[in-house]
Amino acid sequence: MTEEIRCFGCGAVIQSEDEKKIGFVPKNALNKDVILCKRCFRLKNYHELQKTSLTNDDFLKILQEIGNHNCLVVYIVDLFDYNGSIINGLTRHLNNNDILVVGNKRDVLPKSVKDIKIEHWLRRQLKESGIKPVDVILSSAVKNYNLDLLIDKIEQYRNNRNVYVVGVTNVGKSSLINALLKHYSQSENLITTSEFPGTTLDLIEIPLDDDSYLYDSPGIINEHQIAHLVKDEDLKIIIPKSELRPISYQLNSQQTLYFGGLARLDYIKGEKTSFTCFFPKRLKINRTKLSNGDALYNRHLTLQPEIESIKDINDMAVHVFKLPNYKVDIVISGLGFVSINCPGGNIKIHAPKSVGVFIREALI
Ligand SMILES: Nc1nc2c(ncn2[C@@H]2O[C@H](COP(=O)(O)OP(=O)(O)OP(=O)(O)O)[C@@H](O)[C@H]2O)c(=O)[nH]1
Ligand SMILES: [Mg+2]
Repeated sequence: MTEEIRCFGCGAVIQSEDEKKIGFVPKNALNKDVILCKRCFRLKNYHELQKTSLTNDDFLKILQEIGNHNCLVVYIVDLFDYNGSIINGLTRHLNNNDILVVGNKRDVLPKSVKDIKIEHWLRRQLKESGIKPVDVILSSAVKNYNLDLLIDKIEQYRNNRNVYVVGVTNVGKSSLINALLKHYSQSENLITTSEFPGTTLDLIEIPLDDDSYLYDSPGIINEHQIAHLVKDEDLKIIIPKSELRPISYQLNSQQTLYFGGLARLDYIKGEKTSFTCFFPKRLKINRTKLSNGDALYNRHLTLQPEIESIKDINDMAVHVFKLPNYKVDIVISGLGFVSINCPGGNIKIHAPKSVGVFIREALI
């Protein structure tokens, strides 16, 4: 890295010239040992976000820079939103560097599911994405889960090389590094984290030993992430902070469930059946008759949160599923999933166009 002074919170190069640009610190505050820029200070203390203008090209440059070093890459994915965690062309950018995959936010998935099942599922997903990791582990930055294992695996695979932590925005890269810092060095200087996508702005260097470092990196934007569609103040509703709480609805055909104003499930055809919904606790689920469904959405303000750019339910993408004769989850990527066992039943999902909707063998 260059000799410039960088913000400890987000990695931006510190400057005192332009208050509106990233990395601003007033001249009289430049003499501290650990420097935090104005944006990180306001995020930490007032939970207020100064928007930045970094583009995906900036992030790709950082990935390519990582690809130019012989290093261990720790690729963090969000277990709650695997689809939203994919970085297109990851292995190409990284030039065959070793990749250790960490499935973070384990705490959000139900405790009743065994880790080994989630790990096998994650390995299958990675194989489909063409990623061949040296190893896969599960973690939770908020519950300090598997931190020892993470450290051991990093040590095992890094062979004295530097370590780069990469992933799309909001998967918990900085939170996980902070958890390690708190746990192992009782450090009070923590990296900035927040529910706003795009918190970290550049590489942040953390010494591992005398001659190697671990680097946090800014998250790549994956437009499939639902977090990019909702208003900043609604991010708290959709980013789960704890285990998803299952709520079961007994639905007759021709009934509809709205997940806030963000997505909808129509039960088109089938016997009366239980639909078990796993969504963040703060997201309200509304049940209505299918015949009222469109009107309820188009009235607005009834279903919250909403996506400002989608004024009419017909502007959402429609996904139709015929259910197989075993239990499945219908996943609305980054929002939640519905478990159903209803052989032959017909389901229709409305969701924003960029958001992945798919069916999988039930996790629970
Ligand atoms: N439930 C849960 N939430 C987590 C976990 N790790 C991070 N989060 C939350 O996810 C959000 C994003 O966390 P960050 O650590 O800022 O994510 P990041 O990957 O560094 O994001 P960028 O810097 O934007 O790339 C915050 O609201 C965190 O509290 C976890 O293990 N479990
Ligand atoms: Mg970060």
